[in-house]
Amino acid sequence: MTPAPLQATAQAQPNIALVKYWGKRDAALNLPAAGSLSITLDALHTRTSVCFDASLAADDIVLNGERDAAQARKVGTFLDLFRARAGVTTRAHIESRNDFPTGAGLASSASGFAALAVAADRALGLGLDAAYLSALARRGSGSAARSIFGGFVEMAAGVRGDGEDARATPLLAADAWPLEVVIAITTRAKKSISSSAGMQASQRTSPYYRDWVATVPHDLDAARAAVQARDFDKLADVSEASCLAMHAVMLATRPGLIYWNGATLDCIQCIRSLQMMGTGVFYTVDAGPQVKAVCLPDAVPRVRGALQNISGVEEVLVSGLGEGARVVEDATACT
Ligand code: 2P0
Repeated sequence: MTPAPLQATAQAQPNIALVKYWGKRDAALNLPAAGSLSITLDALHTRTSVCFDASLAADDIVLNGERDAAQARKVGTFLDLFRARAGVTTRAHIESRNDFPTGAGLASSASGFAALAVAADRALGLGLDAAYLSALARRGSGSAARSIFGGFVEMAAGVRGDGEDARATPLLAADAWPLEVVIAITTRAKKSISSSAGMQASQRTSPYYRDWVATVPHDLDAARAAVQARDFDKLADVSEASCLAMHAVMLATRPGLIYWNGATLDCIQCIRSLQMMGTGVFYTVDAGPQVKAVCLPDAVPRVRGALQNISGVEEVLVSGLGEGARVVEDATACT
């Protein structure tokens, strides 16, 4: 048998949900209360190296050049899932870097845990399949299960108590329908309430939470059919409805979860005006103030130009759709 390489580096990209995930059926196993549907981006990257080193007494975790105890505990617990499957207790050096703002509603936890899952699998020589890696990535962050795959991806809520069926599957390859996403960054500050804490609060206190969960299967059917038919207008309709319904649940949480700022709303209104003029664009917003404008390729210059002129928009990024998480390097010793 070939020995495990010990060190592996993986790259993953964030994904943007079009049918949103907000709520859990099991917090301990991080099982979503409903499914979701997303697109994986290609222009924003997380690169993560994992190296198992028998001389280490504890995991050594560096995220974006910093050692943070709370993050390190979460990452260490996640790596334990892989160590248990490999039958080892060896500690690891982990170095992870994002080339985009972290913790600000740009899905850094999705790309982060997807990259970590793929790197840990390779470094320990586990050879787990992508579907299983997706279920493991979900333990780190629900949205990470989707970044294992590229293009259009559907996440299942699953019904099993052990959560092994709560994982993503690819729906359509990135190049089969090459949409573009224009991202308006309205602040680089980290959000004050994490998605996990926000979801739990919504579940406990939002009067709309149950109705929200009940609407998701219908939205998923509509979005899946729109993707399969490459029907942009239908995808726009269901995506905007899912986004606003999720934010309605957030707003009705006590105390209210307001992830938007003034520029967020100005961007949404701007996109609505462009739609009225026949531009192929729709908006979606996650648990943060950035606005993602999903576009047909010929709409990108107009959408980018309009969003970068809005007061409060600090930067505009453009991304196509990209691949799933993958190993980019491995080695037989830590470097
Ligand atoms: C989504 N979000 O579907 C939704 C829309 C934010 C709003 O998935 O608790 O970091 O780690 O499973 O994946 C962000 O939540 O939450 C998210 P956990 P995660 O993209």
